[in-house]
Amino acid sequence: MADTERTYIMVKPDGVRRGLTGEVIGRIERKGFRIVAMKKMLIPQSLAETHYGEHKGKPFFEGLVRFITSGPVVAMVVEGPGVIAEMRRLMGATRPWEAAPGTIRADFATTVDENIIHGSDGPESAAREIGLFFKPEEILS
Ligand code: FUP
Repeated sequence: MADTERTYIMVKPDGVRRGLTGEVIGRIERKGFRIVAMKKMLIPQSLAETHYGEHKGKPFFEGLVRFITSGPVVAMVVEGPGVIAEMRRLMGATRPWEAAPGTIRADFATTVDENIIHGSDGPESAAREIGLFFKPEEILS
């Protein structure tokens, strides 16, 4: 079996605004993964710029930061075997029109700039993003 890992998952402002938080949480729980930390929050500008730092300088960066700070998000740490890659599979491709049917982005999104959910893309970004959004004592194991 795959190693137990943790990943950073976030329902983005479009998902929260559209009332899809429960749908996303339900899919994570029904899959069998454990939510070990969760909070609803407004992301400060500086945290948004750090979180998306790898995209700094790209044409969509400013719009991305504006969007992710445009309303509350639901930030989570999710734990389970192989959860980093498996959550990427459940989320679907970044561009919803390329996402496989049945994935969150295929089922609920139409545009790349508002695609409902974020999930860490590997072990390093998972550790980094969890550290950006949560204090160790906020994570229950
Ligand atoms: P992902 O890891 O699937 O969220 O995808 P990326 O890290 O490549 O992109 C992060 C976010 O940037 C996407 F969720 C949406 C946004 N984005 C755009 O708005 N336009 C683009 O062309 C690419 C990404």
